Amino acid sequence: MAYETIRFQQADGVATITLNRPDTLNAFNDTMIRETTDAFKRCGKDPAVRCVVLTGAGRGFSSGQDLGDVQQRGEGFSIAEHLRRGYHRLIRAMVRLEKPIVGAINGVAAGAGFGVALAADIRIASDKASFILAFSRVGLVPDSGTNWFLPRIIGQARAYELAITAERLSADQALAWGVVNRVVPHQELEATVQEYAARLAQGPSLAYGLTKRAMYRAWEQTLEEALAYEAYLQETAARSHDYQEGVQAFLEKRPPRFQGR
Ligand code: T3D
Repeated sequence: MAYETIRFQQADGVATITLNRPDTLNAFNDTMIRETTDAFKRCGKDPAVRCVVLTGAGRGFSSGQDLGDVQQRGEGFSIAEHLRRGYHRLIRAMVRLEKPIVGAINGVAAGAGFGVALAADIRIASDKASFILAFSRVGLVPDSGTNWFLPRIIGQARAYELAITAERLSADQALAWGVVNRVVPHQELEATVQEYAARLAQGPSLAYGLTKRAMYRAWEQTLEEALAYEAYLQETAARSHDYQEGVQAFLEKRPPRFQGR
């Protein structure tokens, strides 16, 4: 499928989605929100995709909502509806995708771009990356899931301060606060992420997907519910080819050859 605002590449089990409006630091217009959502759904349907990388073209990851488009809106425009039809579908598509998503944060992630970065499962950042909850700079409250993700990752006081000051969080500070898993020199980002994603794509993908589901579900469960749910998911994982293969490979003292099923 041809896309207008993103690039989609697929090789060796890894799909790479590149936000591709570099002149605006990859600001989200309606088309880019729709195409990115579509790309994640497409990854969900394709068993050949076992890991997804999300990154930005040029020097930014994403600057959030395209503010140029905001000026074009008519009188009756509903932002709530825009969020529901746009960003919410995108964030849900990412969270519901039962495959690991690696955010390769190549530059600034601001506003909804920060939210989309947070919806990735793992973030590897360039040392040139930064994060800004830019919403308050334009008189808005955080959206695109940032109110849900960020306090869970860095705690409410830090998240609230970032929201109301809209201060830039550097890559190093983001690492110290657990916003990113790793920071690498800018020129090494692409190779590091592709190698990392290729390794994930060789892994027990079914178990990776169920683990993502279990961890998201656990946020809203009691311990008893979480234990019950783990047992339920483990029944599924334990019936997989990958479990048999993992055990056999261990006993034969060789690396496992997982098939993701
Ligand atoms: O209304 C709704 O839909 C509600 C939803 C809201 C969700 C949101 O995301 S609200 C937050 C929107 N985003 C922002 O407020 C961030 C705006 N951008 C910036 O503050 C800065 O660009 C950055 C801090 C991200 C980066 O600064 P810097 O100095 O590195 O770059 P720059 O020079 O400001 O930007 C480079 C170009 O990108 C520039 O264009 P030009 O002058 O070269 O032609 C700039 O206008 C453009 N650009 C950057 N961000 C956006 C943008 N164009 C449109 N929309 C943007 N968000």
